[in-house]
Amino acid sequence: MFRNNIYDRIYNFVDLGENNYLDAFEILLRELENFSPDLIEKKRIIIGTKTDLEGTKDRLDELQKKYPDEKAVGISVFSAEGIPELVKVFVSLVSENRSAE
Ligand SMILES: Nc1nc2c(ncn2[C@@H]2O[C@H](COP(=O)(O)OP(=O)(O)OP(=O)(O)O)[C@@H](O)[C@H]2O)c(=O)[nH]1
Ligand SMILES: [Mg+2]
Repeated sequence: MFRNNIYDRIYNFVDLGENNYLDAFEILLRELENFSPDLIEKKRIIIGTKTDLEGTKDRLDELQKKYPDEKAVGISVFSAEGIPELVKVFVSLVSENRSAE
């Protein structure tokens, strides 16, 4: 059966402009677990948002260090920073899926 790896991931958006950025991911996971225990078994991609704001680069680094097994990508919809990298992640997930077929 064809399963697209893009859809086989959970995308956790973390607002890097919020002071709870290090706990937000955990909180989201717990909510997800309550909603559907199956969902937290999926692989995850962390998308840190608002990287145009001051200090968010360090916050993204901290987040990545806290979760070394998850991929963390920083984006800003204002500066478009990180969007090409995020697209590359999507593309790599598709090719990963193709090579597994
Ligand atoms: N600086 C900056 N602001 C952004 C960016 N993306 C969204 N915002 C702004 O952030 C505000 C809230 O949007 P988000 O936090 O993305 O959305 P949300 O979490 O669903 O909504 P809130 O509950 O209002 O936080 C809006 O005023 C957006 O214009 C970004 O990349 N950089
Ligand atoms: Mg928000």
